[in-house]
Amino acid sequence: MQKIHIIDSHTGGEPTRIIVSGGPDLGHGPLAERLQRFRSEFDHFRSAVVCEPRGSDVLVGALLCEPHDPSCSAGVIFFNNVGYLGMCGHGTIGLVATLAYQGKLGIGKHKIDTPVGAVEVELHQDQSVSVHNVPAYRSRTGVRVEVEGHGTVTGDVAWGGNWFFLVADHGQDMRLANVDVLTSFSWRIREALTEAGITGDNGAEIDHIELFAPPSAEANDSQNFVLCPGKAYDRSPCGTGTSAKLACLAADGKLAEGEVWRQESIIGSVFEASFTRSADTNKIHPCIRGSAFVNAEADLILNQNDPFVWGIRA
Ligand code: PYC
Repeated sequence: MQKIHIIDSHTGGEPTRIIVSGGPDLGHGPLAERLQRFRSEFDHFRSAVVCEPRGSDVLVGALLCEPHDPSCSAGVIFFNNVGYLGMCGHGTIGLVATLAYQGKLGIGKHKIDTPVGAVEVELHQDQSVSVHNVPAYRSRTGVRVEVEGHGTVTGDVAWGGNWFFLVADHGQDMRLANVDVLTSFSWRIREALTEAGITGDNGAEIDHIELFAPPSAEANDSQNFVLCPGKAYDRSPCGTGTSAKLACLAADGKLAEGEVWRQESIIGSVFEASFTRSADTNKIHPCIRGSAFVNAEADLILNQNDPFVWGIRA
């Protein structure tokens, strides 16, 4: 029997499961190297923790590690039902709430090491968390793609820590009750992008699709629906997706530096977002603020006699 100690939280409805102890030993190298090792040697840990029967498609997992960068308080590698994430906004908010729950992080600013670089975070007095995400930018605008059963869809390609295709003009009914249709439509967009050879920079796969609509609450600026790589939709407004949106708004001159953008998710949860400009590039520095709540602490039990001990792998 092997035990993995986990703490679960949710950020705006989107769950994060943090491996606190009992995870794989990936050594002490840079987080990007440790991620490669996780992928090549210990991928069964990923599926054991987030896939059924212990997890579900919607769950994002996070391996808490010692940081490589000595200025960081912790290191983290995010993963999901199909693979690994360079960065995860809702997951970072969940991680900070989890470390605060454990008494390991106090009010104030801290740094977290990730495979795509160190990110600065701040735990506020009201327990909300700001994440100063990795630089975001729009790579292409007005990209047209033929989507099966729909016709032409036009969108932007942007990086916010993951690659996104952002679509405003889609004609879909953006209500939670329509989530199956939104999932199928977004998945067909993703397939169409792959088929047409439309990628992020350096041929990177665009594995997140983001649809926009007017917000349901007047106080907010926009509502989104984000389809994640493993076909689950993000219950939160998606930290990296909101960063990609900020990059597009900045590129179009529709949001000023420091102005607050309230991004609402498909279930009505909200992130407050703003950016500062990068001095020497077209990139922006996004800041995402939201709240997470710890909702479980448990041991996962790995029994070698269990035929699904490493999860149901796709
Ligand atoms: O918040 O960045 C995010 C995220 C990515 C995938 C799910 N959530």
